[in-house]
Amino acid sequence: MSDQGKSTDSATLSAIGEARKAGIETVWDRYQAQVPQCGFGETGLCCRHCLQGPCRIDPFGEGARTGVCGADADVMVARGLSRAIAAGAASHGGHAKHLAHTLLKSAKGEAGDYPLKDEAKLRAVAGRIGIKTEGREAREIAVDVAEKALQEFSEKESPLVWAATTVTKGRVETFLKLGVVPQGIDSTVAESMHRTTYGVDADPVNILLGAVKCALADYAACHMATDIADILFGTPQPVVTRANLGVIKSDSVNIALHGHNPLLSDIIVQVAGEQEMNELAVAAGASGGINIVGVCCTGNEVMMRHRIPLATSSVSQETAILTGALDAMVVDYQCIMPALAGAAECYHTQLITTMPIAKIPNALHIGFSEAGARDCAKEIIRAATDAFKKRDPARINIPGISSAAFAGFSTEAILSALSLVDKDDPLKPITDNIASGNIYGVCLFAGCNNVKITQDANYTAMITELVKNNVLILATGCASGAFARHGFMTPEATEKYAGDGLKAVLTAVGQAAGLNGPLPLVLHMGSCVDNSRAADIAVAIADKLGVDLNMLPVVASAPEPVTEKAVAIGTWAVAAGLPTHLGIVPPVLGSRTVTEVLTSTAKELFGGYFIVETDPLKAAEKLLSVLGERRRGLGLGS
Ligand code: BF8
Ligand code: SF4
Repeated sequence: MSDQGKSTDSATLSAIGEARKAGIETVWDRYQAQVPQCGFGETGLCCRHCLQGPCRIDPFGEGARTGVCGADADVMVARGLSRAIAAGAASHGGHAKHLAHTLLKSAKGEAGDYPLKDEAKLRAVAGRIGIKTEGREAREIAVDVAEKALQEFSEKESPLVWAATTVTKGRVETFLKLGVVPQGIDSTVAESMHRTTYGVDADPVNILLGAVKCALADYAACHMATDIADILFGTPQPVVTRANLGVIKSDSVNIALHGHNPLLSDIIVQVAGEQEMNELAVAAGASGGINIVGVCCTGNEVMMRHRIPLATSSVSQETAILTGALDAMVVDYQCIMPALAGAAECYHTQLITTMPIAKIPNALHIGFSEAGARDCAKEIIRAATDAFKKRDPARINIPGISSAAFAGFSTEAILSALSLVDKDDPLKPITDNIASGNIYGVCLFAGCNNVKITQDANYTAMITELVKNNVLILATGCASGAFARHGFMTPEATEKYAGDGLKAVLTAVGQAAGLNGPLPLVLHMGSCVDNSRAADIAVAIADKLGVDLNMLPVVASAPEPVTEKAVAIGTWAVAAGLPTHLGIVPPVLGSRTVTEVLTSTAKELFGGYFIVETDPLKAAEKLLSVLGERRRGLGLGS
C-alpha cells in the first residue's frame, strides 16, 4: 500500500513517514500482514459458538451448506451480527452505568470531585423521566435520577425509560408492535447472547428483531451517558479549538487523553490547569507547562467542554506517539489499540491505563476511583512529567499542521442559537428552511476511520457533495475528528463549500448568535454516545412537523466504520427510521435473507434501512436521492 493509500491527511502522512524511517510498525503494516482476509469471515459464514466448531459455509454454494448443528448461512450471519450489536450495547451500557454510579455517589456526597455542575440539565432530565423536581434540592433529585438510571440495566416490567421518553410517540408504537422494546440494558445484552448461543434461536428474522431490540438498548445507554455526563460536567456550548498533530507542543509536557468516558479525563483537565501542576512541569524543563490533547471520543468530550485540542483519532491514534513529543497517553476504555504499547516503547512515552477492565501489558496502571479522582489525575500528571525528562530532542518531529475547529453544538446550544432568530419558536427557522429547500435535508455523520479505506477520503468526498446540495451536516465521534482535521468545522468552510441555501441559513443563525459570520459547515455534536443529541434534534423536528421520524429528510452515514458500537448505533438509526449509509460492507453478504432484511425489509418495518456503498460519490448521490424521496413524501419540492 502506498502512503497515499493510507491517509489523505498530511500530518498523518508525515507521521507515517517518520515511522518507516524509524522502523516502527503501524496499523497499516499490520493490516498488510492480514491481507487477504478470510472470505468466510468477510461474508459472516463462520461460527465458533460451540466446541463442535469452528464451522464454515462456502459462500459459493460448494461444500457444506450448514454447520455441524444444522445452522445454515442465514442463521450464522444473523447470529454473528446480533452478537456484534450486543457487544456494542454492552460497551455503551458499561460507559453509561459507570456515569450513573458516579452520579449516585455525587448526590450522596461520596464523590467530592464530582459536583452537580448542570442543575438545569438535571431538572430537565428528571422531569422527562417522571421524577418530581418542584421544591426539591438538586441532590435529592440526583439520587432519584441515578437510581432510576441504574434500574434501567436489569429487566423490568416496562420499556426502558431512556428510550421511551426520548423518541416520538409513533416510534414507540412501531417498536411495541414489532416486539422490539427493550426492558433492561444489560438484560437485553444477556438475552442476545442467550438466543444466539448453541441451539436457541434458529429463525434469522427473529434473531434480527432481537438484534434491533438490543440496538435500542444501546440507544437508551447512549442517551443516558449523554444526559449524566452533562449533569456532572456541564452541557457543551460552542467553543473554538484546533485539531491535528500540530496541537502537540515541543516545549510542554504533552498528555493525550484517549478513550471514552469523561469521568477521569474531565478531572485531569481540571487538575492540569492548576498552578501546582504547571510549576511541576516548568521545573522539569517544560517552559510551556502542561498541554492536554485529546484522542477519539474522550477527545471529543474534553474538546467540547474545555476547548482541549484534538491531536488525532481512530485509525491514526499511534501517530500521536510518533511525534516523539507525547509524554503520556492516558486511556480508559474502548477503541484503544493494544499496539499503542509497542509504539510507546519505541519512544519515551508513558502509556497509562486506568480502568480495571482495560489493562495493557507494559503500560503503567494507575487505577481510577471516583473517591480519589483528583489524586489519580495528579499521579498521572507526575508520571507524564517524569517521562518528559526522558525525551530525546533529536527524535521530536511534530508535523506543524492543525486546523481551527468549532465544537460543542449540543441540542441545547443549537436551540439557544436558533432562539436568537425566533425567540418564541426556535425550531421554526429549521422547519421553514427545510420546507423552502434552503435546507435540502440533514445528514448525521458518525463512526470511525477504517484501515481498509484511505483515511478521511470518504468523509471529505461525501461532505463536499452533500453541502453543495444544501444538506445540513451534523457530526459525532471520529467523524468529527475527520472533519476537524480537514478544516470543515469552520465558518470559512461554510463560505467555501455550502450551497447558497445552506449558506444563507448558517449565516442568518451565525449572525444572530453574534459570530459575525456563518455557523461552521459541520455542527459538532460530541462523542459517539452523543449521537443521542442528534436523535433529539430529529425528534424535535418530527414533533414540530407532526410526523414520525421515518418521514423526515434526515439520513445518517458511517462512511468508514470500525467497531461493534458503530454497528449498534447504525442499527438503532435504522430502527429510528433513518436511511443509514455504511461505507464498509459488513460481514452479512453470506446470507441473502439477512442482506435483504437490512437493506429492504427494514424499510417496510421501520422506514429506515441500510445503504451499503463503498464509493463515496455514489453514496452521496444515493443519500441525496433518498432525501429527495423523503421531501416528496412530505409534499415539499425536491
Ligand atoms: O465511540 S468513532 S473509533 S472512538 S467507535 Fe471508536 Fe469509532 Fe472513534 Fe468513539 Ni465511536
Ligand atoms: Fe458449528 Fe453449530 Fe457449533 Fe456454530 S453452533 S460452531 S454452526 S455446530
